Amino acid sequence: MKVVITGIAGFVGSHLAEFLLDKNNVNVFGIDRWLSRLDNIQHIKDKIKLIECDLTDPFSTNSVIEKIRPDLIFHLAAQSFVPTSWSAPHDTLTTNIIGELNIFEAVRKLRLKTKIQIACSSEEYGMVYKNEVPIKETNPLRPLSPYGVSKVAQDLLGYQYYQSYNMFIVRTRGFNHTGPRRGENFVTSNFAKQIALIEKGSQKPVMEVGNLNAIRDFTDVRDMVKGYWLALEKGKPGEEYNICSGKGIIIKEALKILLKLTNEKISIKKDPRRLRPSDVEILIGDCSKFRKQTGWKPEIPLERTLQDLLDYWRERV
Ligand code: A2R
Repeated sequence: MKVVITGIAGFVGSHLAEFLLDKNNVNVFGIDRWLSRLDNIQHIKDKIKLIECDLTDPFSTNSVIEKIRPDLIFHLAAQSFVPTSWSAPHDTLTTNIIGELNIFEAVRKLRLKTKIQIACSSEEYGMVYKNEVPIKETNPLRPLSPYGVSKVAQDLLGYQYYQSYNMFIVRTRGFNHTGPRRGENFVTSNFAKQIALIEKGSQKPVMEVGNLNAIRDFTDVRDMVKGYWLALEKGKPGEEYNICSGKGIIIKEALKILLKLTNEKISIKKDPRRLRPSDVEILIGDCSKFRKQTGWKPEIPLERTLQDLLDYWRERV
């Protein structure tokens, strides 16, 4: 079976590649760009086939899909960072929406039977009222960032291509996920990196933080990629599925868990630059639809995820 992972060198892509390499009969192809950093996949580079492609370029995308003719595509490539979507909204919308359009068009024009998973996001729900929690797939989408808007568009484009062309597209709405290799701009990874720097003596024992009052639903990335696999194995085409733990944790608590994992005495300092123009206050998901359809359930507790994330940074700073 030929499987393409777009964004293979990213955080999630690298974990999905590891997961797939443990399966029999799967040839893993990964899309990267000439300037992509390959640190996340250095250890598996000789077991996968990397192909250069910029997904915003239709010619590039078409020729790669035509060459591989994949059975499955996991579409993870994106401008994935919410704050950057305010400073670079055009790039965020182009990469995320047009990049996906180019994949769909290539598969459609080549008349392939490829099954496609698209990495949509809980950020699509955006403005969620307290009485709407835990959020079901039927909740209105009220995105609060250009990133959220780009993911709504990706999601609906997936629905439309399924309806219009009967393509096998499954939309996974992943809630927050973290773990080793998480980009250092993302909240839990940022805290973990700061602790590692403080332990090393490279940072004063002061942790700079943004909004600690947001409530998020965290899943370990290694559980999340199992979900993506099951989405194509057992999910129904055209459907959208929340993937999440179903438990909310206030960011303050996640920070507390991390601080318990170090012997350093660390004080907390608010950094206004870390606050967003509009932040989603509460995101807790209901993934009963996905669990019922696929049997998926998260297995790794948050404490272990954060421990592994901190150890990851301890090895790197
Ligand atoms: O920027 P690069 O060259 O390192 O590659 C990134 C890739 N990517 C692209 N690949 C091909 N053509 C493009 N125009 C393009 N733009 C970006 O997407 C990188 O390898 C990957 C994104 O990795 P991360 O930022 O680590 O995202 P993460 O956390 O793995 O998220 C995976 C998916 C995304 O769709 C998120 O929006 C969603 O899960 O939450």
